[in-house]
Amino acid sequence: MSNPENINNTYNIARERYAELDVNTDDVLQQMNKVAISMHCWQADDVTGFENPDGQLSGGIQATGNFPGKAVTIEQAKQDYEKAMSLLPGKQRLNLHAIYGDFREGKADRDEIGTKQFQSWVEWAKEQQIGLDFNCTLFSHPKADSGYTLSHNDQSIRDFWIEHVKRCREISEYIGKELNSRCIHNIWIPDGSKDLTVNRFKHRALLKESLDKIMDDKRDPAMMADAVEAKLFGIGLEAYTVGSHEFYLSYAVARKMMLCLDIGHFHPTEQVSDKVSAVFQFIPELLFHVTRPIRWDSDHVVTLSDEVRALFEEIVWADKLDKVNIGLDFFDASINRIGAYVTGVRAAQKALMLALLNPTDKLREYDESGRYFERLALFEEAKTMPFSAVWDRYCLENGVPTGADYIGEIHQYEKKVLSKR
Ligand code: RNT
Ligand code: ZN
Repeated sequence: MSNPENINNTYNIARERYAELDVNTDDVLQQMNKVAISMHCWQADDVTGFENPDGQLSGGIQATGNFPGKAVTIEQAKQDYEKAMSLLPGKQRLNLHAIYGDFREGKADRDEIGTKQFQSWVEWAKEQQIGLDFNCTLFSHPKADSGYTLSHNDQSIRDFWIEHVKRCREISEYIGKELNSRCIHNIWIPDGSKDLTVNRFKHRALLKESLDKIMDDKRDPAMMADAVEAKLFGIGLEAYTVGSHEFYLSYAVARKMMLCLDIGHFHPTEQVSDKVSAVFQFIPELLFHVTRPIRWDSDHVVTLSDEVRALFEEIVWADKLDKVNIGLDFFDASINRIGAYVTGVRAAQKALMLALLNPTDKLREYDESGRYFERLALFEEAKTMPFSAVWDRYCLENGVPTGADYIGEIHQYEKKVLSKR
């Protein structure tokens, strides 16, 4: 176990080192508390939800692995979220999917759900003092089996899904009002084709039409806000994705909506971090799905990777911290799922802290006066500053385990709770 006295001593030395570069670590610790991470509900149970616990995950996404202890009831999922959040510094929100509704009092199909299925979530969120975000669910359903939903050729299928998304927007507004905290509603659809198609234009026109119908319902922007999420390809949907980046970027600009950038949804060498300063010229607010793509999978547990670091740096350097919503999006069924949450959320928070600890003022000075050797040298030096001392202090102040101490807590939870499920 780490010794608090050592952590405080190390922090005091680190504070002085950072001060030499005109970075105030106390300010950074304050700033950290301004950003809430929206923890996705679907890592606890491999994107299964409670609508149909025996259902197959579809839509071109997959959770691989068979680690014991998966949450199968709403109570178990809540217990897992609470455990994960108890090991996390800073503020969290929970990001729900429509299939995670409370169906204990009866089934409701996607075009029938309403605020009723989310009352118990709202009560729980009040107890936890957290905000909730929301997602419509247009996969894992017989009416999504063809590979098309909002852009389906058949009008009755499109209407079914339009009704679903409208209801999800109503639920989001209700959540925002109840919790007095605006709920972000994200729209991602799986639509696409495994192989070549002559109907790229047709399906994109249909998607545009469906989205316009959905957005016709006006909702209180102070209580809910919509985002649209693009993707490059899905598993089994390799040749064509209707909701591509160009489609949704254009849609979001044209309709003045939020864009969701999932950093796993681009070509592997494409840097999503570089999109931040471009997109912000035209879109006032962004949602991110922070994740870690590896080969065909866009959803490995977040680590402190170069790209995640670069993403937060770009947000900080664009001075847009108050214009971003940070969601996570990964699902790994091969390791302790609660451990995955804690490691993943902490990695995102570390990336944010590292971005805030950069000697940005000095770097800008060098940049703008053309002193490029100095700029490069300072970039390099910044990488090896005593970051962990500030991180540990942050965890200590928040009353959560420092360093690797949370591993032991996850072991205990596995022994006492997960292994008994
Ligand atoms: C899928 C998208 C989407 C989902 C969640 C479950 O590729 O990233 O965000 O992961 O809605
Ligand atoms: Zn995503």
